[in-house]
Amino acid sequence: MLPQRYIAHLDLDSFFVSVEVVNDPSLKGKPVIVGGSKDRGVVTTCSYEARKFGVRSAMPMKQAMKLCPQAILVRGTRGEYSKYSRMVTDIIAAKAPLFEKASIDEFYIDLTGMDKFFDPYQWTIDLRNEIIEKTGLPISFGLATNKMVAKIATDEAKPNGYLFVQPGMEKIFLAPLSVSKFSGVGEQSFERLKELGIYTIQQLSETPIEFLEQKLGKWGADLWKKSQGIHHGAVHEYHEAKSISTENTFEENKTDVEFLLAELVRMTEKVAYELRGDEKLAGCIAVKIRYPDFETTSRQTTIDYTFRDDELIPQAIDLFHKLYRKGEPVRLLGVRLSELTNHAIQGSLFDDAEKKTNLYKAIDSVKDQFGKGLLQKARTIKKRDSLK
Ligand code: TTP
Ligand code: MG
Repeated sequence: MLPQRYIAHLDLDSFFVSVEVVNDPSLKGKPVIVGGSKDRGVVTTCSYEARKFGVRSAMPMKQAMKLCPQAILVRGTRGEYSKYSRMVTDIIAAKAPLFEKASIDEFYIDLTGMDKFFDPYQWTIDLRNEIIEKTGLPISFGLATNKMVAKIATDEAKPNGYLFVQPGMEKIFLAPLSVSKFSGVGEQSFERLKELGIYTIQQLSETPIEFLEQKLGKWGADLWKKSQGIHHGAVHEYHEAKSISTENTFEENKTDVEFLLAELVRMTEKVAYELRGDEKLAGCIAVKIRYPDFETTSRQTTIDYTFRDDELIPQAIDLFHKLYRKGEPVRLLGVRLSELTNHAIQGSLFDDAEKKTNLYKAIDSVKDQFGKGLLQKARTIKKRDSLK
């Protein structure tokens, strides 16, 4: 017989806002929105006090301010979110036998087989307490026999709570909840299910699987399985220190700062392009300089997760200026992006995020078609020409 599975899912509450509150306690208990400008921006996230007024992630700021005019608007603090994400990851990594980092503020821990040694529920409660004590951030968890139920349990436990769905209780736990609780059931699919008279997970579970398959295809059958509390997804181990880097050893040692900066920009564009190709975001950037005597120095900084050239390039330039010993010849220059995550952050801290994202997609597809050397920022191109 297979051992009983125990999966914990942890997710920080209104993560970006909670970090702002830790840094400025006067915000505590208030309706706070992290987002872009009042007229053109969107809501990145908001405190639970603001949610009471109907404010939600991805909502236009204009609409949010109408719903909750007294809300305090915060534009977001560069680097802080990645730092706190890292702190929580480190606490979990030190304790958990096997864990997955599913996004900046979300973790799965596989505790299967651990019940021989400790009570998984108490263990997760203790872990949560430790995270709260060490970071000051509120966090919720769900514990269940699979990832899907654990995640929904976390949602139900929020804010700042926890919930254990005991083995065998999955279906009963899910029954009264809306079908929209399942990931993959967005507005459109929800409408489709409603047309079939299905609102709750219980109604879904009582609908014959053949009927669902006939009406909705394979997706319908999968949904029915979920309604029975069945899910076999594995916890994928988190691997630290994955990075994307590039470096260049010059044929002759270089002292021309303009040349070095142009190289730096070009290399940053290159790693950012790879980053986007991998559908990842970076939370840390580093610059490396090697001098002719092989002395190698590097400097890094934590940044808000991004894949955007216009955010990475100024960071790289800043690091270069802090690192470079003026006037000394340089033998090698390198750029590295690390703390990579898959999380699909919309970068909605920025008003024109969508436009920029589309622009990058367009640039990347042109690069794919015509080779990577073609499209480079004016700076690198200009420099190249003047070098001829
Ligand atoms: P979530 O965990 O989805 O949201 P949350 O932590 O703000 O709130 P909850 O209590 O419901 O968990 O996302 C984590 C952070 O990721 C969030 O604080 C802000 C950021 N984020 C974006 O940048 N863009 C987005 O579209 C979303 C959904 C989140
Ligand atoms: Mg969260």
